[in-house]
Amino acid sequence: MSPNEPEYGFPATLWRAVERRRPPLPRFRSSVRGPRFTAWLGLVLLVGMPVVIVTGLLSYVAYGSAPIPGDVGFLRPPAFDWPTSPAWLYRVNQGTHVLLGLVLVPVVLAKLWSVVPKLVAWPPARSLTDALERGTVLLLVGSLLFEIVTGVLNIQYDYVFGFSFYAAHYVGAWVFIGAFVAHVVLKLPHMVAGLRRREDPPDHDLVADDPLPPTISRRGALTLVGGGAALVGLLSVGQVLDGPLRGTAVLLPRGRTTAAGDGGPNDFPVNRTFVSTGIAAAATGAAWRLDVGGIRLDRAALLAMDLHTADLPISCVEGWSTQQTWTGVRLRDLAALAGVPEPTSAVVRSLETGPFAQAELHEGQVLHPDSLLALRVNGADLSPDHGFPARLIVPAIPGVRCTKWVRSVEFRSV
Ligand SMILES: Nc1nc2c(c(=O)[nH]1)N[C@H]1C(S)=C(S)[C@@H](COP(=O)(O)O)O[C@H]1N2
Ligand SMILES: [Mo]
Repeated sequence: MSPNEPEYGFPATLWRAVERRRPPLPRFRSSVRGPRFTAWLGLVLLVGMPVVIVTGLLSYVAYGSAPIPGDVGFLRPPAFDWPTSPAWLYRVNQGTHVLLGLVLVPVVLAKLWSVVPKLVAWPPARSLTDALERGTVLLLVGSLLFEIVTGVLNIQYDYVFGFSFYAAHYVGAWVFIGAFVAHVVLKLPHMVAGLRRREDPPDHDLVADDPLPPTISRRGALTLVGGGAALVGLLSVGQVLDGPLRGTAVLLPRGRTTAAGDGGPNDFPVNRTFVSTGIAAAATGAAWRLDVGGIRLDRAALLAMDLHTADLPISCVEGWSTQQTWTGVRLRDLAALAGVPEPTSAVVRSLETGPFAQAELHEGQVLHPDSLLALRVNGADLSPDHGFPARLIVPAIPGVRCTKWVRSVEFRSV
């Protein structure tokens, strides 16, 4: 029996019958492949992936309750009140999730390439344990590609999904987490052995039997992958930076485009423009009133209240963020005005209908001294695109909760 002969388990006859029906599979002859190359890529993913996973899960926790991310049944993340401090918490969390997720894409692709002879090996399984192991690899690769594709589409395009991105990316993440844990448990010894080796054993599954002459060294190939990852990072990081460097985020056009392009106080990224919402312009004009517990206030009345100014970020789930200086009325002052001096939650509603129509805030978010119904930004009135006449701004909250074109705030005390 040659060293490459499969060791058959039960039921041996079945596996043998399968093996005889071997399709014409390509031969993989790169001299770069081998357990050491795979192990180094595996190590990078073993360190990086948990960070992407944890920041991703935390993002769902930060979202809190309805209406987004939609019902995910028993997979619902544990409900705890997302902190309001530090104000940059969600900015860093989501910036890390998206940036690291993108940076790891070249590493994932290289790792897939490095093990492709095993992915297409024949017979598909040599034993039941082997079949189970390959099943987890299939789930791992499938769910990871699904997460990459949905994530990238979400940050590139304007709401292209016929389904809820949030629910799909979240359920896909749990499939990935399960398969990832199983894969790490099964493969960790191989990775450790691969890292320890100074030479690849010639009879290893990943080493080509008849390698072609090398066109690049293994170290060179690793450097190429690392360089690719660094380039993706450099071309993406701009979306979390304010100022001229934002323009360097060429891979992420949505986080790069600013509202006005005039360098003025309202010239920072816009998620959805006023025009695209379909809200009638008249609804935000002189006739606009804010409804707080039945009391109706016009903009002049709000501007006559105690105004407070805070530097706070808008941090989109898509990873882009921007810090601006907002001026407006404290939510807790509005609560007092509405006759709810000790609110435990609030619902902020927009003139808009649809998924962005409202945001729910927990007690800490309502009471924080920097939680504002903003009327002005950087010393100027809010522009229509940034939510004129009034928008919500709360420390450390996901951008999607910073409801624009607010029409009412309902404070609750139960
Ligand atoms: N009414 C309404 N509010 C909204 C949105 C929206 O589309 N409609 N987009 C949200 C999202 S996803 C983000 S990231 C921020 C972006 O705010 P900006 O466009 O002022 O930068 O607004 C949030 N508030
Ligand atoms: Mo967003």
